[in-house]
Amino acid sequence: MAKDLDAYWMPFTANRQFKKAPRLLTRADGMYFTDDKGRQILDGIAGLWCVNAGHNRPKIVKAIQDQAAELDFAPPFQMGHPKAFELAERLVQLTPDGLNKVFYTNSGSESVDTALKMAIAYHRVRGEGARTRLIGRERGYHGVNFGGISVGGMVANRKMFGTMLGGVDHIRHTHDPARNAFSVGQPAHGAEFADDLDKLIALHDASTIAAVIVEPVAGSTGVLIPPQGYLQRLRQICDKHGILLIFDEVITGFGRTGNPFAAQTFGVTPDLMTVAKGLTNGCVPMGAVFATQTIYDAFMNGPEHLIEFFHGYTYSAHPLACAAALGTLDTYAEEGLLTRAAEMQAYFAECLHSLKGEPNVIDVRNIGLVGGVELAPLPGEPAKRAFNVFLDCWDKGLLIRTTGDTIALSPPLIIEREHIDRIIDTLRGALKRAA
Ligand code: PXG
Ligand code: PLP
Repeated sequence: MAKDLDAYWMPFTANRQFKKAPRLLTRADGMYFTDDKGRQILDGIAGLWCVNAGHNRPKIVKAIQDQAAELDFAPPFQMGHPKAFELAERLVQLTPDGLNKVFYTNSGSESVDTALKMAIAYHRVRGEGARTRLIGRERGYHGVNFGGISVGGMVANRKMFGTMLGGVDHIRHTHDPARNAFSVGQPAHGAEFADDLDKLIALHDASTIAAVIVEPVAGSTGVLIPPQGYLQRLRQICDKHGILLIFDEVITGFGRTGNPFAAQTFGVTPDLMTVAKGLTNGCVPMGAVFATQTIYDAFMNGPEHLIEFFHGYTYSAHPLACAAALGTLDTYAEEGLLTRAAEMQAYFAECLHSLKGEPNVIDVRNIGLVGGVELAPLPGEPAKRAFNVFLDCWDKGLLIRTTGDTIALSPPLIIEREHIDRIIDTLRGALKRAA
């Protein structure tokens, strides 16, 4: 192993394998990365579901450069700076009606833990302090902090870390390949999975439940598209029982499904919504939680000189992040990127679903500019076949992402048909070679 790779303990990485054969990215522009050998790598996953406008966008670069020279830092507690307010006003123009308050964080994980705390505190300030239970979903991914892994449903992300939060329960995931394999867009079957929530209410009583959190489309656990009617039913059950519905839109936010937010694509508005990633086009770490006026108002009751919500981060509303986000929103608006996935999705779906019939492909799933291709695992070696495909694609100059034996695609929203063709051709070749 090269000595200079030694000190860095890499996140979510097979460190020893990586350091024997490192994959190093040194530049990026538009749809492409450049690696340390000077090769062009087509970015099939928008970095990590975040570089929605593509790489090295001039407005964003300039906004960050200018901001660094103008105001490098401003304390966020009992102080403010103009761009934090400007950004919030701009953001709430894009959100579904009713979600008109913004709380800033630095990542999706922080957004999730912030939203969970808001939910519990909201019930408490209204005098329903017994509502502390949080409901997540199997195969959910809500980041890596203790709240997020508690409501999350990825076993590998949970099992090493003790008992986590108490008072958490889970509904089933919606993946049902026996009925829904190769569905184009939203699968027809499975709205009734939402009724799991009714069962948990019967078990725990609604008066103990603060909130339910789900990803509208589960991304990192294998691109699981919500069945038709499922999110509507979750919303109805929450409304009936006074339970808050939290959408984790860290991946789906900022245009991925064909609208600014998946809440709009699916026509269901949550009470709290978490975002990160595409908020700054991945250029500076930043996340946010959107809340309804009702939730915000519930906190605004005590004496005016007292802090209403004892929560926040040193880097909440960091000036560089706010500048990057404003540059990002300008870029999205100028190029119509927040609805571009709706224009491209038919072609993307057609190409993606043409992989049906390739060796070991057992399901193909899509919505907007997200695709999932699930492979039959190598006997006794789960995740290895998909990872072999990942390595083969990397070798051929294409970056994809794998989770278990599912290949995920989530290209920058600036993608053109020729890029889609190249992604699918490269993937098809790798699938044949992995047979
Ligand atoms: N919620 C959701 C729905 C996410 O997808 C997070 C929260 C956490 O965000 P941060 O910024 O703390 O990482 C995410 C992040 C993958 C992959 O392989 C996806 C994510 C992170 C790491 C890997 O698909 N999503
Ligand atoms: N740990 C210590 C000792 C701190 O003083 C702080 C913040 O002041 C934190 C952790 C939290 O850091 P952050 O606000 O960046 O999340």
